[in-house]
Amino acid sequence: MKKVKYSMLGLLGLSMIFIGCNDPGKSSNGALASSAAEKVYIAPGQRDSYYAFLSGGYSGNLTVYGLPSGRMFKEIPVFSQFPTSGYGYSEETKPMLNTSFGFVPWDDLHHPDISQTNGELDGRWIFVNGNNTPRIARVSLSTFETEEIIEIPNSAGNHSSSFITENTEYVVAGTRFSVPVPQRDMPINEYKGNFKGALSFISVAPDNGRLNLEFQILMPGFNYDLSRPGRAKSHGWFFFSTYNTEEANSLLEVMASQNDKDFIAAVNWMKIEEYVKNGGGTKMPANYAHNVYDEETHTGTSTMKKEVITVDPTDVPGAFYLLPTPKSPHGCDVDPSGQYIIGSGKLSADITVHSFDKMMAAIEGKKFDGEAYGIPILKFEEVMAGTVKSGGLGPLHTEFDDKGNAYTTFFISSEVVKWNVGTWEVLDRKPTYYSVGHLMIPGGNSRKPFSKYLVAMNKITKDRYLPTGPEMEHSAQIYDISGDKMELLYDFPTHGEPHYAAGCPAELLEPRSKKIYRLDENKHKYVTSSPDQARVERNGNEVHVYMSTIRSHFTPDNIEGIKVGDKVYFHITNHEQDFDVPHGFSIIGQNTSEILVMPGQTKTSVWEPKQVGVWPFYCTDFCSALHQEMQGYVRVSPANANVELSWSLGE
Ligand code: RUQ
Ligand code: CUA
Repeated sequence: MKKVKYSMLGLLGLSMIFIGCNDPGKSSNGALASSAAEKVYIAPGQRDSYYAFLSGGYSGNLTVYGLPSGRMFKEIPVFSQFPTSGYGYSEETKPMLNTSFGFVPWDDLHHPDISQTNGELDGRWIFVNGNNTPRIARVSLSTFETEEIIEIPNSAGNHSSSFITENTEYVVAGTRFSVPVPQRDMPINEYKGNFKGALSFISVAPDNGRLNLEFQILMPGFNYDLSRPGRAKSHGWFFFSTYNTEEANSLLEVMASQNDKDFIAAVNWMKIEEYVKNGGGTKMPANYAHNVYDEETHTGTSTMKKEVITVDPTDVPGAFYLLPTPKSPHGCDVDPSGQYIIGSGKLSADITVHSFDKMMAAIEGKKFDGEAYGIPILKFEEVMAGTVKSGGLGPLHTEFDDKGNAYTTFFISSEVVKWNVGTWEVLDRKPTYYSVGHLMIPGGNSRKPFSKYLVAMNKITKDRYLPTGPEMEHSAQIYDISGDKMELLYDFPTHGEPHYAAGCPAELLEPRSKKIYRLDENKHKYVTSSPDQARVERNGNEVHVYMSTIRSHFTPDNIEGIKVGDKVYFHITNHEQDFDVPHGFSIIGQNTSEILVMPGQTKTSVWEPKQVGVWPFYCTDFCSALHQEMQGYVRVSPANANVELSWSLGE
């Protein structure tokens, strides 16, 4: 978590003091009501009422948890290779990790957002961002697989992403680091006035979710940290918090905290959409990957795109305004009514709330306080709705319930503070363990939050669990927020570093969850649709094995005529049509991972035999009582041998 690098020593000292005060042994744990255990206990065979999708941060992946139990159900690979399933190792999924920099099998995944219709969660897809090599991914909430990844050109540190508009018209990606656009060789100290901050709008096709980068707005060279869509009355607008409006290029921990106020940038995307539709904007050469996974061919393809439409904000008057916001704001959150925009000045004790109505009136009345690079700055007093005098320190992120309350995390003082939206009165506060970053209420970033549970995701674990060496998994706490006061229910470890999370009721996802792929719909190029079609074909040094699997047999299970120097492709089709019966495949000396093949699916594993011998392969997933019998052999002869290609079809 980077936001706290500024005067690290001072703040760290401070946070230690706070952590000291929050010693759980002395306070909160001892006071836990005995009924708390019952509230999170899910009896064997029973199910959780919510799914929570936690970002993995530097794991590059997304994890799925149940609430209230805190049980982890799955890790969904998105930006990182994942040997557990072979994602990023199988030939079909490698193209998903292609970029303009080549194969990039890792990223820093921060902010999941679930698709919406009319501002309410609809459970079709979840969008996530890759921070490091800017990418946006779309994950299916039916297969829980990554279906699409689009690279974002002209961007760097893709952090104010991946948030969606209230009918999933766009998924939005904003750059944290401004960069030269187009990229070029230039002195770093000429940053100011020359670097640009790209805000990218990627459309989402309503029927199949396909992504297309429609336009990029080239904003002044600030750092665009977080963003949220307008909703209900403010639908059509998007809000981005900024810091480093000083445009410093060195010693940012000091130099980027000079201005008392930075901005929340308000962007009227509907106006820009119209401008672009009418031929506005500039076509610019670009080079970025668009990777799509097809569920019928079970195969990903990567296409390089060569052009992007850029928009200069000064060309669209009335579409861009800057709202002064104190102390290097981090979180930028919009309440369920769409009326309030919350800026969390991370160096502050207070939370600043802007009013959408006041903003519109100030625009109307031209209540400006100068401009920045041609973008009008609105007068602070004219847009500010109120200040929450929190008494906490270091506000980061805010979520909302359905009763008009907001919940803000405070990193430095390690707590969640509940306050009223409208009176700005603090209603409750509870410690977290420790140094909380994001928090999540299912639907808390939509028009319709589900106000039962709140999950706080913490950066520092320290004494919460048994030590596991110098590194501990981060801790999360779940609170019951159905009453007036928050009630701490449970602690659970998370995986990687969860930044944001998204959650929804289980009944939204359960009915659409896919159980098998139908074999008769498998359109994979190398499918083996029945075991009698299993075969081995040689094409020069390339050998293609068409293999089928069913409990508990590989067809073929003996192959001869393979030579050192060959490249052997095992195309494995799983003939099971039962839920939850994958077969695995691995072979000795492979420089890749195993693959797991789901029922009805075809996946390809590559092997380049380097040593003469008879080498076994086997199923890696315990699939039946005779799983241990699910094995075979490949005979590998010297490169110059002339052993005939042959294989066994069995009975
Ligand atoms: S976000 S807490 Cu604040 Cu990307 Cu990490
Ligand atoms: Cu198939 Cu074990």
